[in-house]
Amino acid sequence: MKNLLFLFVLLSTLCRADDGYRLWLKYDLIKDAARRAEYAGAAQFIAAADKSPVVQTAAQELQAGLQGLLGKPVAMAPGAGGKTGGILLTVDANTNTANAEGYQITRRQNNIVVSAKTPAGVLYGTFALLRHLQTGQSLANLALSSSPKVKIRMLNHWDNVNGSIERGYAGSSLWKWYELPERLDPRYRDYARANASLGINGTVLNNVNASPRFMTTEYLRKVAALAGVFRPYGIKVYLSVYFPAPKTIGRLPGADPLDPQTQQWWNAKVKEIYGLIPDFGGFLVKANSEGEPGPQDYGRSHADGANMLGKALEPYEGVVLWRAFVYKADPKGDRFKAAYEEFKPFDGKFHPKVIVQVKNGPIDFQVREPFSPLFGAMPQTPLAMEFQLTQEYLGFATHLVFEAPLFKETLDSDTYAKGKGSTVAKVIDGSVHGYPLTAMAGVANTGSDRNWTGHTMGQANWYAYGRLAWDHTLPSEQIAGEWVRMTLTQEPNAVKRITNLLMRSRETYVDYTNPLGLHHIMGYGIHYGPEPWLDRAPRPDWRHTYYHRADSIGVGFDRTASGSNALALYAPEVQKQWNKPETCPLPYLLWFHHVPWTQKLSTGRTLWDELCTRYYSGAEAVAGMQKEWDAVRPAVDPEIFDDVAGRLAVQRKEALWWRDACVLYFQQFSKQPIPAPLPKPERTLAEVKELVDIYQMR
Ligand code: BDP
Repeated sequence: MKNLLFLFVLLSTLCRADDGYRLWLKYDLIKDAARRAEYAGAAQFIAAADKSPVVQTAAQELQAGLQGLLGKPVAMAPGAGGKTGGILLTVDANTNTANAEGYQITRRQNNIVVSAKTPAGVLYGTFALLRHLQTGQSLANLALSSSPKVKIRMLNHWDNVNGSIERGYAGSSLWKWYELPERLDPRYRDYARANASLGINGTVLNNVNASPRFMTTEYLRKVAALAGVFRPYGIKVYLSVYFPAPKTIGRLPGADPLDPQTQQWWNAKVKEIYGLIPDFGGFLVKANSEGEPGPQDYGRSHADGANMLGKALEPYEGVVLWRAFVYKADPKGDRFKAAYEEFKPFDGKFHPKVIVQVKNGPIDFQVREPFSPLFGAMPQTPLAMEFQLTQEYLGFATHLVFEAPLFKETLDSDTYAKGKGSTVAKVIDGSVHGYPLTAMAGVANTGSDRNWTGHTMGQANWYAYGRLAWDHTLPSEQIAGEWVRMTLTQEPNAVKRITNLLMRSRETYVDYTNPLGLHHIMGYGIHYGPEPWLDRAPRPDWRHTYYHRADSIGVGFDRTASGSNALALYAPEVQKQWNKPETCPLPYLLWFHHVPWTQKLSTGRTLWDELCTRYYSGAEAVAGMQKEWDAVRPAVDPEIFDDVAGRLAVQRKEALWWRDACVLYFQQFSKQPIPAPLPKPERTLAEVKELVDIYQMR
């Protein structure tokens, strides 16, 4: 009897087990019977008269979603034909939306009408309706309408031909190049569905450190096959370009962008690409950066290189996204200024097809960065935002860090480019300078792991990025709440708890890794765990002592006029916020100032005491996260629960590494005790170094 009971419990657990594959598109049966009845009454049929593949995709998605949510099939009707009680998907040029991809959802004559100017708008409206149902909201007074704020909303995959992913922590690449184009993995479609549900409409398939192979006919055929899967979901493919491809593949003597031979090669290549992929999105280029070749190898500029590709794309819809992530090994320079110094002189000199893609901060996806000064300095050049979803500097797929607050922090920063209110978001969406092209990119955190992102909670970063690329005004908390309800649980207390957990997670990570504006002190090369002591590397700006500059007086990088003067790259109003250590907000303090250990801060503590307090409270907050997660156990799937609980336990252990490593290391300079009542680390610096060294072994 007992055994039988055990078996029953085991079986029911197994049946419930959720491997996370379905992401936020779960469509499980709605438990609330009244709500279900309300929805069923309003969704008796689906009518999608428009026969375009994208609208038909929308109808199929709606049908599959409703089947799951209502637990019964919903028929497709050829048209409404005067019937009521159904959902109509209509393409109507007169729909009142701000742009072509926007949608409107209304109730008309007892039907729910999803309408848009274009098939893509209908698709996005359909997913918005599904989200409304998935999150259990009432249909009374249903009236939703939204239009995307930027035109190109893309993921950037740093995927290599051999299946590895640069900075990927969720398995190998989703793209099986050796099987393409003949075999289409069913997962390609699920990938497209997930993106379309967020409004993502572009994907760069390969690493910015690009292989020339992608420009061969052989590989372009593979790319075309993927494009065919993504097209009905409104997603275009883009490719990263290896700049000297004309030389490598075309066997030309060089790849000088001003050489007519090079130009002809690209013109022909682009023509070939469009023959295979008529809606090809365009090129992403990393050039003359971190050893990648580029136009400067031929004595030409970034503008020369970008404009050559822009010109080649002129007959087509595609664009060039030229990355501004560049920095030179200059021992006297400040890496902070590199992108600005290289790109600012070319403002207004780029071909109209070119967008310059800028990372959110001036250095490199650190846990917190001030916004890149370029966002305030390029009125005549469309700028795209590049965020990183894969947690290269945020604890890989082990640490729980919800990035929406990080994205929002940058987007909401005021550049003062055209007076107050010129936020980074409004620069990017074109409203400040009237950019004709607008774009946002997120470096993907997806991989072949069954749950896509390694850490289940990492799915929330993909989700949040997509939602913000669509509408940067959405609050982080709303996004977190939506995601939790669609992905983990609908139980109100658990929703609240997990949402709070997500919302605090990034600040917690900052506290136990890089409080008060410390940056770039992570493990060398691997970018994991602490390594503030690194003082030897092939380049000065790869040494961590270069960034924190700890000495017997204090710590931090003086970027004011008495130091590198990087602050001068910002508008005077921005400089004013940051230029005095006494008034600089604490999160940015050590980004801009070398502050004495004994300096009293606005918190009433000295810098040293504040630093220790943050390291300790951050590490303790992870224990708090574990407790919070334990409290939601009954409300979430057991497989997901265990997986997240396990990762939180690792996170707690590693938060203590960070804490001990950093306070003991900096203590060598401050020569001050760990302030009471904080306990002294139980290990020595040598011991914790030895431990983290094992993980960073080179
Ligand atoms: C750095 C990564 C490196 C990328 C580079 C880039 O460590 O792997 O290639 O960014 O964005 O953060 O090009």
